[in-house]
Parts: sequence; C-alpha cells; structure tokens
Amino acid sequence: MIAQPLTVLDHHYQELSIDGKDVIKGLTEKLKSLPPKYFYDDPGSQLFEKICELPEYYPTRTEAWILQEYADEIAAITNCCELIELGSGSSTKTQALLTAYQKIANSCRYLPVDVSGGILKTSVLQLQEKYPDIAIHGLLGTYEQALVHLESNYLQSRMLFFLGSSLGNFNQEECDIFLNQVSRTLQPGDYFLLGIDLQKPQDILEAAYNDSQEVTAAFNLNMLSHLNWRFQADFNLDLFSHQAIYNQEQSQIEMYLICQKTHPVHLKKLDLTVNFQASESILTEISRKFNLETMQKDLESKGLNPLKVFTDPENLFGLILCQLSL
Ligand code: AVI
Repeated sequence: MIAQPLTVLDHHYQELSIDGKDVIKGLTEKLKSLPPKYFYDDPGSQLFEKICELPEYYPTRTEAWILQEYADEIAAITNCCELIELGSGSSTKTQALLTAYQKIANSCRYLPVDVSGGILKTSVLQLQEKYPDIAIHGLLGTYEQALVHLESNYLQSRMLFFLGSSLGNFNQEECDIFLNQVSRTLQPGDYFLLGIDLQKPQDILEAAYNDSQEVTAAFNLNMLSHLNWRFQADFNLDLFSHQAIYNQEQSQIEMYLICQKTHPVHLKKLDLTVNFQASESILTEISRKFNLETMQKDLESKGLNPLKVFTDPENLFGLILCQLSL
C-alpha cells in the first residue's frame, strides 16, 4: 500500500490554466470558439459520465468490450512493469488491463494521470483495494505536465495508454505535438496503446452526439454555466442551443452552441463584452474520426510502430498497440 496516493505535478496548474486568455481569444475571433477543457467542471464531468452510458454513444462500451476481449493478449505481448494512463478519469475501462497484468506481473505499477483531483483520488483508493499486487500512484496534472515529469523519472519498461478517442479532440497540429511528446517519454522498446473512434456513416455519428435524452445538449450548454461562475459571466442558457454535425470532408463531429437572438454577454472577470448575433455559432469541440491505416502510418512516422490492431466485430472503434523503435 502506498501511503501517499497522489503526486500533484504543478501546484499552480489550476490557477495557470484558468486565466481566461483562451476564452477571450476564442470569443473575439470572427468564427467564435471555446476550448473543450471548459466542459469539465464537476457538473460537466458528471454529464460526461452519463454520456458514456447512453445507448447512442457507442465508443465507451465498444472500447470496454475490446479491452475485455484482448487485455490478456496485450499483457502477454507487452509484459511491462509500469502502466501509465493519460486522462484516466474513473479508470473503469482500465480494470480489464489491470486484471490481466495482475495475473502475469511480478511487480507492476499503475500511474493514472488526470486533471481532476477528486475523481483521481477516489479511483486510486478504490483500485488499491481491488488490486493489492499492483502499486498504484495517481499523477494530478495535465498530459503535458505528466509527460514532462515521466520523461525525467524513468524507472522500467513502460506502456503508456490514451483511451476513449480523446486524441480526436485535438486538431492535427495538437495531435502531432502530443504524439511527439509520447515518443520522447518512452524508451526504445516501450509500448503505447491508443484508442480511436473510427470513421462510419454520418447517421450513427450524429445520433451519438445528438442523443434523444439530450444529455449531450446539457453537456454542451453546461460550458456556459461554467463560464458564468468562473468568470462572472451572464450567459443566458435559454438563448443558446446545441448542435452537433458531422463534417464529412474533415471526418469530424463539430459541436456548436447556436445563439438564438442578438444580445450582448458580459464576462466581468475578463473585462469582456461580446455581442452575439442571432444564428451565430460558437464551436465548442471537434471530435475527429479516424482511419486505422492512416493512423498507423502517422504513428509509425513518430517512431511508434504498430504491432497489433484490435477492433470490435462492427469496426466501430480501434485500439492500436505500438512499440517505440528499438
Ligand atoms: C472526451 N471525448 C473523447 C468525447 C468525444 O466523443 O469526443 C467528448 C464528447 N463530446 C460529446 N460527447 C462526448
């Protein structure tokens, strides 16, 4: 049992990341946008957990199925000592992997990384009970902070994993930066396991982001409530509506908040007034959908060589297991 279950990677990270400069930038551009990180205050994180259980939102249960099915095989191939999960959240899906590694490993360590201290601490404590043979230690911070920290704290053979198709919320440039950071954090021979949502017909995708219970709509609108308390803003949620469309050309879902009526919004703490026009939209998220072959080439170009691909019978979701060039 580890006495201290969490390492806080940067005691100032919360303050640093909420100065609101990104909000000012996004709301003063011609095509307005807001960073998706503002989805995840406490109510937003709870809404996201609900999204994961929706009948239309296939990614979570499909990836969980793949992990359940292939965890033993992944553990047998990698046989590594240190498992690091970026953006671990509640670590629910990860348990299939932990069970598989507990069966084979003599000494194994699991380091979940997340920006949300509450959920991280709770899951670390629960997992310690459930997996007494695995040393579990949470890292509280951003992906970037974790990757920098891990680069200089190398212990033994590693597998880094990034599940849930969170990579899809990065544009191509952010994706390249992230994957390069991943390669730098690994040593030759180490592993990277990536979960990605795959391209599929528009109707399936649009249903997943426009669910009938309107949980995704509430999740999207909650971003405005978050800005209201964080920056003393006066967004009226009744004057915006949720829209998610699939941009076929870019292979990405685009989530918007559409303004219903011309009106000003004041964000007191940011000393900013934004004049919204009726029908004007704010882009709140992209969720890219990938092609397995293209992604494998992309990974290879970063030195992350694909060893094996795991999918579900309908090819909805993919897991790519890579190894850093020896
Ligand atoms: C976290 N991320 C991978 C989710 C996605 O599908 O892009 C976020 C989400 N947005 C709406 N529904 C789910």
